[in-house]
Amino acid sequence: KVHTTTINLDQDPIERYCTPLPSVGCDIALIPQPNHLTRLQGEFIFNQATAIETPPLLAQGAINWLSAEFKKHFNETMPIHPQGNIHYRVSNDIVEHGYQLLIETDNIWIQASSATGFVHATSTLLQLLPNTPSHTAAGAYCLPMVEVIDQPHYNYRGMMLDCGRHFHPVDRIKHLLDHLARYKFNTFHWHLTDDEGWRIEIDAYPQLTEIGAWRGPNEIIAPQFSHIDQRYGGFYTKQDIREVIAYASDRGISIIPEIDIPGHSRAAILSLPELLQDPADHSIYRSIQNYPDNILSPALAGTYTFIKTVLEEVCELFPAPFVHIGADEVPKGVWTDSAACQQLMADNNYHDPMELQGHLLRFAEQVLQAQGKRMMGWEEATHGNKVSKDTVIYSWLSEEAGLECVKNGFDVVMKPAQATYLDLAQGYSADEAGVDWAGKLTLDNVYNYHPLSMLSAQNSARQHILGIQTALWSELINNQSRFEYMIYPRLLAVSEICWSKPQHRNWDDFKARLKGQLNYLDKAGINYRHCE
Ligand code: TNX
Repeated sequence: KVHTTTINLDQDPIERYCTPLPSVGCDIALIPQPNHLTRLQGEFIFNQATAIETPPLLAQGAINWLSAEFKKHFNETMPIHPQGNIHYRVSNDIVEHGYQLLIETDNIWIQASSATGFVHATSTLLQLLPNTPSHTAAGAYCLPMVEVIDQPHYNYRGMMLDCGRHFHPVDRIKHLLDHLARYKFNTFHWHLTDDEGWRIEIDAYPQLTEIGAWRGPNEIIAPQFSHIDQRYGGFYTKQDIREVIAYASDRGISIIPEIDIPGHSRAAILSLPELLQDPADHSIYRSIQNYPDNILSPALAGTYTFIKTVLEEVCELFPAPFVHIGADEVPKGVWTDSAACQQLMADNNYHDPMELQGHLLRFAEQVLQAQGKRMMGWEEATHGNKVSKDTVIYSWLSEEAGLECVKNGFDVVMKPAQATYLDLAQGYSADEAGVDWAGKLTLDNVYNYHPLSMLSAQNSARQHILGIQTALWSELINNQSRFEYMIYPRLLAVSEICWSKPQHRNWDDFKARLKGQLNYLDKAGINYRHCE
């Protein structure tokens, strides 16, 4: 084997990635940037004769995904037989989520020690496939010969999708999961409940989806949709959810469900008022999104029955070891005019109303721990000082708050709105679609984010940074085209900041590789934002 090009960050990136190799007729434009890439002389011809060697069980998910992508893009079924020339092999020398991929003239070798390693190798393989057949051999696709040795920088690489504000159908979620896998994300955080909608079927409380899954005329907020005078919405049945979990699992993605409590609970409260509303509570409050009646009461027995019942059903349905319980944006003024809440404070010697929230969250944490799950929550989950350090915190308001959490010994996922929220307008033109409460978010703003950069690489608090997550909040997202416009291509920048080593990140280099990926997004018919 002849090594012709080893990745060299000093080389002009346009020349490196966007000049088609004459012998191969395609580019190497991988996102995220792998740890180590060597271009070898020659090509592998992908054609009718190509087949997968009977794979180990550990690679089955990756192969299901590869086969589905093949069917989708080339309308071909990928054969599997003992003499196949794409070899998925288990090697315990490879780090847990890493992989090695070697493409030679007659064989493709993939080695990993975990199911996710095989998925990540498959993602690289799929990205190396050109979008059009080779001009040298009719109907064949030529892959460049390469050796890739790769592993993730962060083990948590997530995206959250808000399905509460607007319902996103299962097909839209599967389409997203395909792309999350293509860009080596491993976590889908499924925001299933919010003020505007309850989207998960719960056997014990059919009212939650009979009533809470539907929006309609005369809503208090969301004036941008006030022209919608019909009932609209939807929910996921348990069967839908199992199907999505299996689909994600083949793609190396684990799903973390979120049930947002005690705030953002208006849909639940309107569905189960007799359980969740204290008629004697005269507190006056409005949430930041202007809703009344959207906070569960820590002083009602019904609240605890509700939380336990819902969380237990959720734990049974989702295999992931984590459940997210929200905890964001409980407004001031809540619980102040509730005799029962005042009593609860006095009984427990609490002085700050946030301790009531902590009281409720501690209960949720214990319910989850009894099911063998670890709780996750937004950064306000630490307010009131009641949850244990076992709870994982998602830091969204500021880097300083995230720093505070890691210094206090919490594991955190960093997802500052200012660098990762895909509902923020992209900021290229004045009338750009999106919200701007945390500023505008261009592609390079995303790319240049370094989690807790105030901590040196050696600082031991860094070990509490599990990774990075991006989010699409859906107040303004109610169709596929807007959904894609907000996500792409910014998702690709998040992919690289999650996966690649910080010292391998380079904006000009990324932009050059992005061109190759945009060709793919064009071919896939995705309505991405063209970036200036
Ligand atoms: C803040 S981030 C929220 C969401 C909104 C979002 C809009 C967080 C925990 N809460 O409820 O949808 O901003 O960007």
